[in-house]
Amino acid sequence: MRCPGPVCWALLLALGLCRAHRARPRHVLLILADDGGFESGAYNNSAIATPHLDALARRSLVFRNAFTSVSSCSPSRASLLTGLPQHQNGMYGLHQGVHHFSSFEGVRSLPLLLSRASVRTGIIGKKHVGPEAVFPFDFAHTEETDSVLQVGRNITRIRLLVREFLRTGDSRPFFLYVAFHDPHRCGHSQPQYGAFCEKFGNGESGMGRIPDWTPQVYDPQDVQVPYFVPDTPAARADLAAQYTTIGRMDQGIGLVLQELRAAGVLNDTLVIFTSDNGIPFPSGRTNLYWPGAAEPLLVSSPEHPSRWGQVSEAYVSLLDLTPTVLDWFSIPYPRYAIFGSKTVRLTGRSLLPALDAEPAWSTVFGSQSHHEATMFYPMRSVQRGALRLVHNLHFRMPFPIDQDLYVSPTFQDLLNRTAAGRPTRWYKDLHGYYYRERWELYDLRRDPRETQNLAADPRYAPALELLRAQLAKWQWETQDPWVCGPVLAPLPGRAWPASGTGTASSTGTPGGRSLMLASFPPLPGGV
Ligand SMILES: [Ca+2]
Repeated sequence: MRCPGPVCWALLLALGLCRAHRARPRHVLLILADDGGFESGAYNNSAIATPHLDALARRSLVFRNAFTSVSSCSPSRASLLTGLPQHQNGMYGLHQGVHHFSSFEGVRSLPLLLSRASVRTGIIGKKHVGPEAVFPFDFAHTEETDSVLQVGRNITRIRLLVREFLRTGDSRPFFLYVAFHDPHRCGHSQPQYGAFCEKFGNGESGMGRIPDWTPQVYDPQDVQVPYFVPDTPAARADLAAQYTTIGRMDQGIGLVLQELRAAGVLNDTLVIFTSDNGIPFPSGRTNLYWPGAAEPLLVSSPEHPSRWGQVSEAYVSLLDLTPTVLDWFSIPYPRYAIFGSKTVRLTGRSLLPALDAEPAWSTVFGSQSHHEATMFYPMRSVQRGALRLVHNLHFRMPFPIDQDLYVSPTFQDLLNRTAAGRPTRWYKDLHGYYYRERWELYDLRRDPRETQNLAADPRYAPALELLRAQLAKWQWETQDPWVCGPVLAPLPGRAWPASGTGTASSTGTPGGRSLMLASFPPLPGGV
């Protein structure tokens, strides 16, 4: 081949560099916290020391409006690993025990698709999803093979497992999923280690010792109490224990990243850090309010340094992570069906474009049905910018409280204070927490704590109508069985509550079909 001039040589050189670049496999490291929130320097909490998360944030795009679609462990993990909401992938509630929920056998999960595309997959830590045929990993050290404390909280063990995964000499690209069990509560299951297992491995008598961990102990007076947590001595002590556990995870993250660096692959790896659901406090986990659904999300790409350290305001979902990882590996999503003949379509999107320029993404959806087998409280939600709409489908039932929150010092103190008529120092009362309106609409610009339900406010009637239509459209697109769920009639001699009264209305579906929502309440303002 003749090359007539310097331009040609430059093109050939560029082509060669591109080929050389492609010859290096790209990898993904997904790090998941268990019930983690915004307790980090990366999210401006100055009361806790998280140097490793903060360092990662300086090499990441930091998302400020990231949300899980479901605020419960297994449903969130299954949604994250499939790109499908819980009502579509089948993981309606927690996976463990005899009542275990599982995803549908026909679901094509991220690890399955990656494996079929010759990407090596590994999981270290808490899996909590199944069946195995839907969520297969080539390398797996989880609660199914080991003690969850050892693979999810012992950061020395985690470091060594990461090293083992990287040392196989396999030249294929990899997807490594490190799912910490920190900072989950454990006062209900292993109370000897403290409310958050903050003593596990701290070197004290009977606690064992994790060699790589230098425990950080916090004074309850020094913690930052989130607005949705009662500011009481009991809750402050709970938060101080949570901080110590987050510190263990933070040091573990530093070790994991160091293993990738030492193996020479960190600069070829997309690193994602997030959490599966809100922190285990009232209004947090198992709720679709902001404290239950908002998640930290750091996305660090060695190929996109221009936005490192920047904050994105884009509204994104953990449902976006499956399309993001597929995009990173240039793997198309397959054409297949779970129910009948309707093709499954991901409603999330790849986050990679956001690493180049700030996108105008404004809408995310939520869907929750169960937590524990006994905790059935179906909710659907949509957040569009600062407006959040929650549909409590079975709003006449009391909201169920999960076991480990119920026995926690914070909630026990809240119950006791309420029973004794003492000040709760909480922003809600328990009656309102247990008994909710059917529709809850909040404007977080004016009411960031979601305390004023605007569903009956005529000024918000057009917004309510729009959000309801968007939510119904998404439910139909994702084949939500609850879209036609049973609806209660008004009790004899009793009117519907203000936001739960109704006449017929209709909304369009993607296929142009009109849905008669005869059970929907009349919209405020006479719509
Ligand atoms: Ca969790």
